[in-house]
Amino acid sequence: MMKRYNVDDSQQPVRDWVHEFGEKEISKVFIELDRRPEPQVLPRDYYKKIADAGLIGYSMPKEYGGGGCTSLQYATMIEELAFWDGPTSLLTAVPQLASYPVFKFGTEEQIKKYIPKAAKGELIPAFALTEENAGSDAANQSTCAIEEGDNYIINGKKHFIMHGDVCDFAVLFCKIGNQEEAKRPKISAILVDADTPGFKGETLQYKMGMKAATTGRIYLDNVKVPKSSLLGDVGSGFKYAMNTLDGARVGVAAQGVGIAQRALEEAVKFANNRIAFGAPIAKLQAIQWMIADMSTKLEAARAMTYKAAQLQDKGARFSTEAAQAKLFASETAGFCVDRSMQIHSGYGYIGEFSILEKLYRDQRVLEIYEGTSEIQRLIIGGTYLRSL
Ligand code: COS
Repeated sequence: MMKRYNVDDSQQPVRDWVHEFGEKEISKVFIELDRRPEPQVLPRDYYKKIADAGLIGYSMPKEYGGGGCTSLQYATMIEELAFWDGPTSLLTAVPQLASYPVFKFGTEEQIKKYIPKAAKGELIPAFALTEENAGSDAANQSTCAIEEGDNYIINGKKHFIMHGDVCDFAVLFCKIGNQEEAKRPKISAILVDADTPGFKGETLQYKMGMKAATTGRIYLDNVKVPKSSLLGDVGSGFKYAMNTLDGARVGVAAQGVGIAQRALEEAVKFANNRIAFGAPIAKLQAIQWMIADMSTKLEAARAMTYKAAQLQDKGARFSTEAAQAKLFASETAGFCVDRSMQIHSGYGYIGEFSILEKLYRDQRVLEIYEGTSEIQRLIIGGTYLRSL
C-alpha cells in the first residue's frame, strides 16, 4: 500500500482502522457481491458487520450512539473504504447522508427514535429527494402532502433513491399543500416509516456498478403520518436537502480519491511485473507519464477533498469547495481508472485477471449521483460570477 498524505494527525488512525477492516472483511466478499445475479439484494449480514465495526454510525453524534467524527475523519474513512471497495463505501455513506438531516434539524424525540438504531445498523434510512422530473432540478417536486387534521396524507413517487427499496424510514422531501399557484413550490421534509400503509419500495435492476448498495423507487399512496413527523420547519426542506448534499459531496469526492488511489496502485503493481520487449513495462516512458499524470491528479483531488472537509469542520459555508472537490475527484477517478485499464490492456478489460473492469463500472456513477458534474459546474460558476 502506498503512503497517503494526511493534513492532520487525526487521519492515520482512521486509515489503519479501515485497512484492518478491509483486509479482514471486505477483501473476502467484494468480488462475490459484485457478481451476484439480478435482482440485487442488500447484503444485510455484511451491512450489520459494517455497522458493528462502527463505520455506519461514525459521523452520527456520540450522545446518540454514533462516533462523533469530524468531516475530515469521515472523508478519510470513505476514501479508505472506497480503496478497498466502492460499493462498501456507498453502503456506509448512504445511511450517514440520510441520517444527517435528522440529527441536524430534527427534534430530540425524532433523533432519539431514529439515530441510535440507524448507527447500529438496526434501522436503514433513505434520503428521498429525487423524482422522475426532479433530479438536477431538485426543487421541482411533485410528491405532495395534504394536511388532514393532525396528519399529513402523502402521495407521490420517488426515484433513484439509494436504499429506497430496503429502508426502514425515509427523510422524504415534498410539497405541503398543492401549491398550484407557486412558480417554485416550497419544499418540506417529513420523516416517514416504511411500514406505514401505502409506502412501497422497489429495487431498480441492472445497475452498472456499485451493486451491493441497492437503488430503489418509492411509491407513496395515501401514506398517513402524524404532523409531528415534520422535520424542522415547513418550507425549509430544500435548504436542508442542499445542506445535506454539500456534506454528501465531500463523501463522493472521497470515494473518487479512494478509487483513483486503487487504480494507481494496481497500475504500478502491474507495470512493474508485466514484461514486454524484454523488460517490465514500467521502464517505458509512455507508462511513466501515465503514472505521473494519475498520481498528480490524485494528489490534487485529495487536497481539494480535505480542504472542503476542513471548511465543513470549521462551520463555514463550503458548498463551492464541496462541489469543486466532487467534480474534480470524480473526474480524476474516471481518468485514473481509464489510464490504469490502458496500462493493464486486456488484463484490465477482462475481470478474470484484475479488478479494473469492476473499478470502471463502480466509478462511473460518481459523476452522476449527489449532483452531476454539470450541476457542480453550475454551482461553482455561479459562486465565482457573483463574487466581484
Ligand atoms: N445550503 C443551504 N442553502 C442553500 C444551498 C446550500 N448548499 N444551496 C441553495 N440554498 C438555498 C439558496 O440560498 C436559496 O435560498 P433563498 O431562496 O433563501 O435565497 C434556495 O436554497 C434556492 O437556491 P437556488 O436558487 O440556488 O436553487 P436552484 O433551484 O436554482 O438550484 C441547484 C440549485 C441546481 C444547485 C440544486 O437544485 C441542486 O443541487 N441540484 C442537484 C440535486 C442533486 O444533487 N441531486 C442528487 C441526488 S439527491 S441524493
